Amino acid sequence: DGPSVAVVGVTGAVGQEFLSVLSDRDFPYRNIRLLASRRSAGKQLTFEDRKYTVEELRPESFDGIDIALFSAGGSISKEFGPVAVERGSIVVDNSSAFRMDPEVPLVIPEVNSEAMAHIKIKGRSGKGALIANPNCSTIICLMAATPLHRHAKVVRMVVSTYQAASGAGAAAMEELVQQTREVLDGKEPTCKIFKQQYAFNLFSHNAAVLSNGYNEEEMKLVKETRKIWASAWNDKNVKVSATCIRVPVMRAHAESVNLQFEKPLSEDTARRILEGATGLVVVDDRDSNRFPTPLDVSSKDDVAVGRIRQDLSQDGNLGLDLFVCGDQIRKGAALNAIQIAEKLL
Ligand code: 11C
Repeated sequence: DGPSVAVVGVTGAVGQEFLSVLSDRDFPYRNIRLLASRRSAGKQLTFEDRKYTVEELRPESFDGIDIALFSAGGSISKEFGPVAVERGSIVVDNSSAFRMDPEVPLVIPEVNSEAMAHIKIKGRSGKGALIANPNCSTIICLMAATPLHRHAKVVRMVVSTYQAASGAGAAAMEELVQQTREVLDGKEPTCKIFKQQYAFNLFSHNAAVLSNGYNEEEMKLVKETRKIWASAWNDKNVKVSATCIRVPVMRAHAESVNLQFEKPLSEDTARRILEGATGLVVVDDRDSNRFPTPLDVSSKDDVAVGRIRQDLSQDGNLGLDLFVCGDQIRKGAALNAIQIAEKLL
């Protein structure tokens, strides 16, 4: 007799992944409602051998819903998230709409599930609640950085990302395929989602650039890391700097992460800590030059970490470098949200 679940934005890349992950993990739902915009309403979908009709998202959609998984963009979350909460649902929101709201827990279950400990499924007996899923680059980075933070306390983190097409949605993934074909055929590549050629190229992340010179994606890494670690260790002071780059990869992000610690941490101890961490796999074979790749982690749950090495520029074992890869649609979005939902059960 599990919860009643709604998937909002079910026809999108993350919406579809919600369904795969629910099924893969045998999530014990009582019933499921598939919701999308009017444009997609009426579509037939098969999920776990049953046929469903995609319903248009309306306020009444949330009546009787215990858990609503949202991935339909920030403006839909802003409009319908509070409506769902009012009608008793717990909203796990994949957009950036509520992440920095001090009332809303921002959760990576392996890192700070205690931040949502006060939230319980209330059914029709009362108001629901919002829980925010962090940005994919933050989730993937903190899956590797947090076990080391627990041990030696990170005081400064510098991240450079290599982000996949999926972060910009299904249309961007199609654009990468189409442009690759066009370039190989000697044609002019069609640029619709991105303003510049994507295939056989890379560029600074397409998020808006702010007055401090950082783009919004980079500032998400800065602010979300502080909020997540603050909720687990009351430590709001970690210094973070990031450079986010879009690369022509389909669905997994890679990140180079440089850490500075308060206490010394050797690379051997770090490797042992990372090998014992849940949701992480260490791929660190120096002899055969095999380290994490986006393809290796695509459609996988675990985040891969490698290139674990002492930062030569920091004395006294106070710094480490890592290279991390994680599936953007899965751990970066749908899987993390469903792990949050599992914590509610
Ligand atoms: C990307 N992380 O890879 C972005 C997309 O705040 O949820 C997701 C933006 C967000 O482009």
